[in-house]
Amino acid sequence: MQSRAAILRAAAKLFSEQGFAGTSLKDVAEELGMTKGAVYHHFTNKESIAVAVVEEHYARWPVVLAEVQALGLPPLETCRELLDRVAATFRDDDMVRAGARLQIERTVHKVRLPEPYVGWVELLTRLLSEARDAGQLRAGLVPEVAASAIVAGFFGVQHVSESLHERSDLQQRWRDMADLLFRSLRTD
Ligand code: LUB
Repeated sequence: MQSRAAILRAAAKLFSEQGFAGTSLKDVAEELGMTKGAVYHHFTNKESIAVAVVEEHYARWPVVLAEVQALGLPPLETCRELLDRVAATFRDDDMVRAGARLQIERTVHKVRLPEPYVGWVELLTRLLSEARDAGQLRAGLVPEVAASAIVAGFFGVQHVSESLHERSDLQQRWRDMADLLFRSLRTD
């Protein structure tokens, strides 16, 4: 009996390649050599699989954050290293790629997914507030405003890279954007 995790991995691969509408629950079952009944043992429908994939997408970030925080970097460098590693997952990790595609298709498939972007704005606001308190930020800079700009910048960079190059150049494109963004945040 394949595990719930195996179903999510197979669904993520298919959702990231074919999108929600282009993937059937039968496709997921066949990808694993399972019957549809075995998949229904874990999930009631394709929508519930999509929700679980997006939840797994977001569950990645506290793990990456803990790894970066273990480096003991100053807050602004923690923020930059975190996003650098996150960019690599958008290129390499099917669960992350599938979550991003499911979110960008949300107005089409209308599955009730977790709200996008807000978690990152909160997390980056927290890190940038620590950077401000550590004297790393330019005077007058508002952490939440900067956090929202970084989230929009990251979203845009990964979306353009995916559209034009299937994210193959994402790491460098993000580093180019991060150079501009973080230079504008730092105190002189
Ligand atoms: C991030 C995407 C793609 C935000 O948080 C999210 O929902 C995101 C998928 O929806 O970019 C920027 C880190």
